[in-house]
Amino acid sequence: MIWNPGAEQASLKDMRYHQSESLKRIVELVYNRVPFYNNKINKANIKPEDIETIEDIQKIPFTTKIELRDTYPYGLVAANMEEIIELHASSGTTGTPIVDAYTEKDIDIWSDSMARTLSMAGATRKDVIQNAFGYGLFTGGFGVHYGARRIGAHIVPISAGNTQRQISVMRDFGATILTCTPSYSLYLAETAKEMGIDFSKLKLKAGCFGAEPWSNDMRAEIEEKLNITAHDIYGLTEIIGPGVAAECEAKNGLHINEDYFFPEIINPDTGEVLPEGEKGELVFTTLTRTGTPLLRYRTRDITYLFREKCSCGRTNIKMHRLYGRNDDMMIIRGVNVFPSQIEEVLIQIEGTEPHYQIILSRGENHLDEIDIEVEVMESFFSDETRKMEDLRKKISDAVKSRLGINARIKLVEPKGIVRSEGKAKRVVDKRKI
Ligand code: DLL
Repeated sequence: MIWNPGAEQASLKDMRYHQSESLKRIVELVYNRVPFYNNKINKANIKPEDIETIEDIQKIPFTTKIELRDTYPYGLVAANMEEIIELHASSGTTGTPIVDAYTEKDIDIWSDSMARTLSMAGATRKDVIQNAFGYGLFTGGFGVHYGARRIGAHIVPISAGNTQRQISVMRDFGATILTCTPSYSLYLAETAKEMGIDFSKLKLKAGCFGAEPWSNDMRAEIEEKLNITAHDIYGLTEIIGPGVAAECEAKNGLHINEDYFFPEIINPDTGEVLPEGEKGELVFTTLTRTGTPLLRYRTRDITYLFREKCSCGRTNIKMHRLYGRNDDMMIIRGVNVFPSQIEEVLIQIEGTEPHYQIILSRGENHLDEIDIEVEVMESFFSDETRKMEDLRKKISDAVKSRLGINARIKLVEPKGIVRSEGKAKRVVDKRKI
C-alpha cells in the first residue's frame, strides 16, 4: 500500500514546485534564526531572496559533520527551545555526538516518513511489528515506533538485545514484521535455530533492516534463514533518523522522501554536483524540518540517484543501496576498498558465515596490512588441517582476484566472531593507535 500517494506519486513538476517553495522557506528560516547559517549565507555573498527555485540550491554552501560537532549541542536549533519536544543523538564512530532536536512538526514528518517506509514492506493496521532497533538516543527504535503508531499497527517495543526473549516474544505475540539491523537479524536466526524454533512455523513475513551497510547477498541469506522478504531502510540522525529512504517491493533502489529531504550527489573531492546515475557523495537538505534544519549536509555516504518508472507506482527519486561511506573506505596500499565489497566476496564462498571482522594495521615496513577473520560454518568446520587450509586459500585468492588486495585470512571457529545487537563493528583500524 502506498501510504501517502500525494507525496509518493507526485508528478515531477508538482514535486519541483513543492521543493522550490519549501527551500525558500527553510533558507529564510535558518537565515533569520540560526547564526551559524546567517554567517554561512552572508559569507557566500548570497541573500535568501536569491533562492527562488530548487535549482538555486547550488548557490548555498555545504554543511559538514565537523561543523555539526563545532555547534554541539544546540548551535543549529532553529526553533525556540520550548518548542523542542524530543532529542536524539548519534554517538558517531569518531567521538563527539551529533544532536537532532525535534519539534512537534518534525515528529509529524518523522511519523509520516516512517509510515511510508513500513508500508513499503507491506505493514498495515493488522501487523504486529517487533521493533528490535534500540530505543534511546539512537533514532532506530523511536523512528519505527512513530511510523508504526501512525499506521495503527501493533507495536512490540522490545528494543535491541535479550536475544532468546526476542525469539519467544516473536513466536508468542505472532510478530509479522521485524525491524532491526541486518546483522542482528542473522543473530536472531542463529539463536532461533539453537532454541529449536523454525521460522517457517512463525508468522513473520517481512523485515525492515538498516543502520549499517549490507549486501544483496546478505539479503538473500536473511530472507532464506528467516523465511521473510527483507527491505533495506536508510536514514541518519542528522537528517531525521530512519525514514529518509526505503525499498518498496521492487527492491531495486530506495525511494527517497524527496518532499522532505532533497538529495544531491556530489564529487566528494571537488564539490561539483553530479548528474543522475553518477556515483558520489550523498548530500541532503531538510526541506521542512523546524527543529534542526540542515542545508546541503554532506553525509559521506556513497551512492547514485536515479528516477525510473517503478513497478510499485511510486514516482519519487531512488538511490542505489549504499556502497559504503567515504570514511569507511579503506585504502590498502593504494587500493580503495569498502567493507561491503569484502562481504560480497566472503558470502559467495561456501563454508563461510556472514560474520567477519577486518583488522587493519601497519607492518614493520610501514605498509598497510589487512587481516580478515572469517567465521566457518558449523557444518563445514573441521579438524582436518588440509580442508581448512584449502578454504583459507580459496578466500584469499578470491579477495585477491576480485579486489586486488593481499589479505591475511584467519578462519575462526563457529560463533568465534562477536555478535552485535545493533550496528556490527566490521573494521578494527589499529593504524591510528
Ligand atoms: O542509523 C538511522 C537508522 C536507524 C537508519 C534504523 C535505518 C534504520 P545513524 O546512527 O546516525 O542513524 O547512522 C547513520 O548509518 O549515514 C549510513 O552510513 C549508515 N546507514 C544507515 N542506514 C543504512 C543502510 C541511523 N540501509 C549512518 N545501508 C548513515 C547502509 C546505512 N548504511
